[in-house]
Amino acid sequence: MKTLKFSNNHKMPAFGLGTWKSAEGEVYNAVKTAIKNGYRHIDCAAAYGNEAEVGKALKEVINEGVVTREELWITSKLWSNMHAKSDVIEAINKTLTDLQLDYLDLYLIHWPIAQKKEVPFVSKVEDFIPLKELPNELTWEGMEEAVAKGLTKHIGVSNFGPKALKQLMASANIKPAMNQIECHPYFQQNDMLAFCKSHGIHVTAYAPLGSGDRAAKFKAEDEPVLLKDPVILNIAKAKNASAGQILISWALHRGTSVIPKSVNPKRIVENFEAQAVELSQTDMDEIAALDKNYRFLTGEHWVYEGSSYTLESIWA
Ligand code: NDP
Ligand code: 1BO
Repeated sequence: MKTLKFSNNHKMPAFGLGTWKSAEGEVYNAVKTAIKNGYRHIDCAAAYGNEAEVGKALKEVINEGVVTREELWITSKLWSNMHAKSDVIEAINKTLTDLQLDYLDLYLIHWPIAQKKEVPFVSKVEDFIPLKELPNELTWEGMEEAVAKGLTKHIGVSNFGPKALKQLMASANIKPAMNQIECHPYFQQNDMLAFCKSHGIHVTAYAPLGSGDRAAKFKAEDEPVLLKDPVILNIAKAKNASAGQILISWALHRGTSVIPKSVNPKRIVENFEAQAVELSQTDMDEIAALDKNYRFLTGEHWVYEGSSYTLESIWA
């Protein structure tokens, strides 16, 4: 299993299980199946609304002796309505209670966006807190406090562009260890990867298979289907692998962590086995040519007329 090494020598399994959109009644089995088949890294978030069920599965596999807590790498994320410095500890404690854990391995600021505490999901411009009133740097102080209290081993961010990262690092006492971002052959993020590497920040690639099961309202009518790309399918055929396995292997070959979501037992195992799929330089070059700067998660759900958050400011 490939690992990413942190500055304190802790090692994160590069391959993990995504849990966004893993529905109630499904995520419990998915997490248990995954861990029983070798997964050691689970990607969670308060916003996914399923951490309690993930926690039930984690507790059981630990109690059954399948795995120890120390062998697992559990990531979770701070939702945007808990960005006030004083709310971060409340948020991580709730996540720890739901996951039935004493500590997280990694805690991320989910988005560089602040919204009012009483509004779990925004639906109008008044639901936001402008970034100048509650900058990410203040939220980061709460994240650092979570480390000091032993509630998480590492902290990082998600969906941060270079501008937001630079601003955060300027005042941070603990440097962000991770940026979790969309990354796949149609959106390769070469500049972002280089930026993160130059600052010693690891990258986790989300939506590595094209995030197929998003609600229809978030999909463009002409959305390309990564899993059906002819180049990916050709490489898969030549290696007797699946398209999903090629996409996962590609992410690992680039040195990123990768967290495909599945609730299907067969695909959970198939995705794990992608770690054994080798890609040649020719394969990597062919996939490199597929980049079309195409985001599946555009961020448009954050944009409201009159808001200080624009797509340009979010991804800058
Ligand atoms: P993925 O790219 O992982 O795609 C998931 C979809 O692919 C599901 O429909 C799944 O269906 C299907 N699938 C899984 N394995 C295969 C396979 N081998 N062959 C064909 N289809 C397959 O999308 P996500 O958006 O879920 O991204 C992965 C994870 O990244 C999330 O679950 C979440 O943990 C994280 N994430 C983080 C974000 C952030 O803002 N930080 C944003 C988006 C994602 P099925 O379940 O039926 O197998
Ligand atoms: C709910 C936010 C997008 C997935 O992380």
